[in-house]
Amino acid sequence: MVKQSENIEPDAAEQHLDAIVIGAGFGGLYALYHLRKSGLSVKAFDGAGGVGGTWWWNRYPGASVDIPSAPFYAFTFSEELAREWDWTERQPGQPEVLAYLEYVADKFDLRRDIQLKTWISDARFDEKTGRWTLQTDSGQRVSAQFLICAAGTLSATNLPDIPGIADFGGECYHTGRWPHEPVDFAGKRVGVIGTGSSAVQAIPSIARSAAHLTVFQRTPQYCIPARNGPIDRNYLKQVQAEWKKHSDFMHTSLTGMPYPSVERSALDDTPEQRQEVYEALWVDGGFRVLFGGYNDLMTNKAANATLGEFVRGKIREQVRDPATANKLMPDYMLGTKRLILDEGYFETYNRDNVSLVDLRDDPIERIIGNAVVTASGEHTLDMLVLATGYDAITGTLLRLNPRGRDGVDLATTWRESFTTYLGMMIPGFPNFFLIHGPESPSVLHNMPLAGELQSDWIGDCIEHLRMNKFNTIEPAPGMEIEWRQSTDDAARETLFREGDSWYTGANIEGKHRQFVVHMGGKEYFEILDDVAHKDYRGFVLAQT
Ligand code: NA7
Repeated sequence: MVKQSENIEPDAAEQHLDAIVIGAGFGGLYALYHLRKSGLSVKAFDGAGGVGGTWWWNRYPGASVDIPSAPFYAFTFSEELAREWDWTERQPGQPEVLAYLEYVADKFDLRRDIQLKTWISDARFDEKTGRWTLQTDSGQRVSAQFLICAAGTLSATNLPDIPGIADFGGECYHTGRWPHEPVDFAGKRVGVIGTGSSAVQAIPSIARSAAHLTVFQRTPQYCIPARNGPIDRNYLKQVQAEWKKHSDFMHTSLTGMPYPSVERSALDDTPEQRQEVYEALWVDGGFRVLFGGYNDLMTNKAANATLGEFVRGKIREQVRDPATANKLMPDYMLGTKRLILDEGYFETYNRDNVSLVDLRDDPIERIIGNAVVTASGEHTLDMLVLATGYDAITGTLLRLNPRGRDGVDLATTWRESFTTYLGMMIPGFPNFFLIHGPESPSVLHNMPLAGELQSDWIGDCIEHLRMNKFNTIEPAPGMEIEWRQSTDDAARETLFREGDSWYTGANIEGKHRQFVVHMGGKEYFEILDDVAHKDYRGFVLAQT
């Protein structure tokens, strides 16, 4: 067990706060707003050069929200904000989401309490004082009674471990760390490694300007046409006028989106009827083909297979060369990797300047100079785009690697499994709260809304501690076992946990296989409320 009993020595310049928030994206901005409004002294830190979190980093061409979400992928706490921000697209692009978050930071005067370009290099709990002490990468020290980690679920980048990659002779960018200066593809031979959402968004755009694009695919993907476009102004105005109604619906729906659920099984229809249903939803575009036709596509394997077969048929229709179409044919259960919305992804393979390397048949062996060497030959490139994803949900927390009671670090606590209580706190880490943490709804919920609800809960919890003169709160022994059961039970009926995806940790070598998303939806938030109403059942509240 890693133990470090020494504490970071306080220095004269150390700033003492009630709460520190790590991250200035959707989760961190609201946490800062809410806790400051509750009267606490709060400061947020972010390593980025601006607010926005993932929307500050992910600037690759074509980056957009990966669900047709406007105007609901947004904060709900301020009706005024909802009424005055006019979304322009149904599936907003990165610049628009970032502009929204910058607007929020200005409107609510958040910037004065945000320190940017600052990475937290050390975070330790001091048992004598019941406070957290943090050190930044520039040596600054700051302490707070409460630490709130809102550092993002998809921000710890996953870099492929390819021999020679560090010495690649051309330009090399990860989609999640995209440069702020314009990247010019014109006349260049570009390679993209990966075919997840980021790659599928970027590939059509890169192909339009690159001299040649080579896509290195490890797993073929199911993609559904996004059919993005301008948001209907009348619809937007109507939603804004009735914001309270929509916001209430979001708070009570399974995924935090105000979309009605359907009650029909795919297996109740004949193949011809299903084809008709799927065709109509395919023409509409977006995720309705998964959630708007039948209710059991993510709970019943036979039902799921009917949609998988339909989408494979659509790939065959879109890709002219049968050999390329075959390489693009997904063979896993649809939706168990995050379903992707695309704008002309498969048609891109009909272009003369695009080629596809199937890494299952022709694996990458190494990189030498400007060439990616696969089993069958060399691909000489001017630019390499790594669309290789993230150590999702837990990776950012582990890179922070805070030290809790007895100086035990998180990597040690999580050596066997990712343990939490309610997805809000980790055993042995008092006064350390998570936003979008493992075993909370996180990436399978409307994240801005989930972050608000979790921050509200944290704010109420801190108020409860103060009113009752407690200094610390942490999970009672064994509560992580109860919560794991709750997370498993909520997922048991679904197929989500069955795939080799970043939901289950399968994309990162050596990571333990654990489905870390709580699928309870609104019931999850009801449990949070219930625990609070029962005087924080399952937590130990103490005076230091
Ligand atoms: P994803 O969805 O994790 O996709 C990463 C892709 O990169 C995926 O196709 C991986 O193949 C591939 N990959 C990862 N490592 C390698 C190596 N070493 N060699 C070849 N290919 C590799 O990340 P995204 O950024 O696209 O999307 C993340 C989420 O952000 C997305 O779902 C949205 O919610 C927003 P694999 O499938 O693992 O075989």
